[in-house]
Amino acid sequence: MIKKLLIANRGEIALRILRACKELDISTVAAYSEADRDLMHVKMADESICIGPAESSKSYLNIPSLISAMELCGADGIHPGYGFLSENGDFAEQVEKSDFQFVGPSSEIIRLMGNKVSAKRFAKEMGLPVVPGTDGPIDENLKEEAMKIGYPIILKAASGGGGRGMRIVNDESELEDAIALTQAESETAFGDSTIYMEKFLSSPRHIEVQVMADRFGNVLHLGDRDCSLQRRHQKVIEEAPAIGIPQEEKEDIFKKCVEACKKMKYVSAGTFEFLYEDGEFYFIEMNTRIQVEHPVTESITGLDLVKLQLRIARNEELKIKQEDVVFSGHAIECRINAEHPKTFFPSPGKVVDYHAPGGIGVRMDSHLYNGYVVPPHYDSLIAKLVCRAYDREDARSRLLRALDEMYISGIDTNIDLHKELITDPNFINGTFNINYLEEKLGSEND
Ligand code: MV4
Repeated sequence: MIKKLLIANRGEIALRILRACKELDISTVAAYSEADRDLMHVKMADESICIGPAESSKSYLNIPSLISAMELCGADGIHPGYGFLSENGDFAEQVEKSDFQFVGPSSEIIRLMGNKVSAKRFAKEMGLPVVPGTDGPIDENLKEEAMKIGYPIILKAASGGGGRGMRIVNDESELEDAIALTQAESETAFGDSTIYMEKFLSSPRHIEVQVMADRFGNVLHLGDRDCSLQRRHQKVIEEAPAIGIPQEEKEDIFKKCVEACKKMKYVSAGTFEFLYEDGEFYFIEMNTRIQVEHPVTESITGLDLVKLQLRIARNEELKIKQEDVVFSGHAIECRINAEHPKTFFPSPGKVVDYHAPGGIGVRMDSHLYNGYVVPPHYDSLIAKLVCRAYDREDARSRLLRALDEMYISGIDTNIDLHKELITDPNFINGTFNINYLEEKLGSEND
């Protein structure tokens, strides 16, 4: 049912979830760490409960603490947001076993997609195009396999994802050492040494497809997003729709994503991640959570993705059919971080003055307020500025205007970097791929 929801996250996404709950008349409990007593959503929630010390491992990642917080408050549902426990199969399973509603797919699906080898094998079986490579974990025949695929290849940890546990191999002489190293690192980082191999795509774009599925077998796709502008696997600017990809190609991949969801009985919001190079999509991973960049999709569809997630978790059937989903206009999101403009080091501290931009087509998702102290313990995202307009050029000029209106003092931010990026000719022309931002900034790949 969900009458009372525990918000197991912080910052802007916690506020985002709280707003959706209010509109659905679901009462809210903010679960916060000792460093987060002053968060905006903690003040706004119906109830709040401290779940542990500042350190994430002792609070937002502390499964027993979150389960007992639910019991203590009499909450019957939990929204994990993104990051933290949002894609942790063990956590979802414990929530299921306690008879609480986890806002997301089943623990089984989270585990299937959490293992990148099983996710890829499944995607391939479901008819999605995948990057050429091993069909499972690598074995003794890996040299022949690599030969067949052709160098350069990339080794990836089965338990990795989001760019963690990867290594590029340029030729056969590097292969043996690279395998041993990647396996060892993977064992240390994830407690699982399983790795797999793929052809390395040198300059793809990162395109993802948003889906939404209820418990009655209804599945919608909500279009695509381009998330190619990233630095060290942190996205910086996202937009919807992706430009320069023929609509027929998109429709084909949307259909395949919807089919895959139906076959696996997927429930809740989900994202299929693809690399796109030379006119081809290649599935790489599926995210089973709501994503940071979901507002660009909301902006061009007018749908509230978190509300849909909550309704689906409450066993409601999707009211909207695919033909009712209207894609209109263009949206671009800038991730505003509290960070040093040159070193990119986090810049925690007190926000002395804060002014949010406004006006037509402007959405600012932020938990900041005058006097708020950004704690040093968590990631540095402090706001998401999303502008929507009739077309990409109008969205871009609106974004530049809104970035100009935004004022944050007391801490360093990347506002100026965003102004530079969105006025860059390559951004304006859409001539960029996943390597573009790091090349522009002259930073090394890790
Ligand atoms: C790749 C790749 C090139 N070839 N796979 C990084 C994140 C993870 N989801 C997969 N990643 C990549 N996989 C093959 N076969 C390049 C990347 C990659 C990347 C992908 C998406 C967005 C940003 C990226 C930055 C560096 C590398």
